Amino acid sequence: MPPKKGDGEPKLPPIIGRFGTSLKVGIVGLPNIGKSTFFNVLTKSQAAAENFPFCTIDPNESRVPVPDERFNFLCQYHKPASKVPAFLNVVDIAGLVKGAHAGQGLGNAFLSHISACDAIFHLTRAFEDDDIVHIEGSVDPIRDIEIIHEELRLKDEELVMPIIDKLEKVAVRGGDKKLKPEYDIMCKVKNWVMDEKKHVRFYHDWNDKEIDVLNKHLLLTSKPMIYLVNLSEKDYIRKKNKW
Ligand SMILES: Nc1nc2c(ncn2[C@@H]2O[C@H](COP(=O)(O)OP(=O)(O)OP(=O)(O)O)[C@@H](O)[C@H]2O)c(=O)[nH]1
Ligand SMILES: [Mg+2]
Repeated sequence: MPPKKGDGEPKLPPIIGRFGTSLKVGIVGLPNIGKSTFFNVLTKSQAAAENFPFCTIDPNESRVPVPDERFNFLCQYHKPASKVPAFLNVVDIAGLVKGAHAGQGLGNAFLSHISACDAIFHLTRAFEDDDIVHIEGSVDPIRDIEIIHEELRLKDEELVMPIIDKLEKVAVRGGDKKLKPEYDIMCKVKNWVMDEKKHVRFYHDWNDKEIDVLNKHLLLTSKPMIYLVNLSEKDYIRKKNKW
């Protein structure tokens, strides 16, 4: 007899995010730091990558195969009728600047572009080159990381407030008690993001119910973030950099 569903299977911990077969990752960072250059290398594309801030306005997108020897082996071994290899959608997003959440730089369009992604490649510039303009006037990847973190967090503050107001109207002043737990959870999220000034993904104790609510709203600071450092070739080869 086949085992009953759930019998003996370890329960997987809930994860924040949207899961599917078509994952999207967005390249995010300050303007003119090499995002489109990286996108071109990764996706073998020819997106414009010129030496001036805001060269990219509309996002560039490309679907790249994710090679996996295990997949090839399984196909060879099982000879399935249909073979669906993994792909990753990579999106090269316009540069963010300080104040972007309030419309500085190219404004608020970045919100929907990052919102549509499942994860973020956070690219920083650690290469020196006087010919390549740095929007902050100097190379300092730590400061730059903090600028981007803060813009994403401030955008989440803006997203959270109307959700809480709406829930409050219904669950607290209205009397639809069904929504009270969601209201309480969103208050906890607000406390973490607005009062503690932290990213959602840095709170490690969200329980299943909280994750359900977080997955309904998909805040920017809940997305997994992979940090990438753009080094000069020389530093890359000698495996050393000031930062
Ligand atoms: N010296 C040096 N220049 C680089 C490096 N990576 C990118 N560049 C140059 O930096 C300039 C900007 O590169 P882009 O890839 O367009 O930068 P971006 O981050 O997409 O810029 P925006 O779209 O304006 O936000 C181009 O002239 C690139 O050739 C690097 O590692 N070293
Ligand atoms: Mg670009």
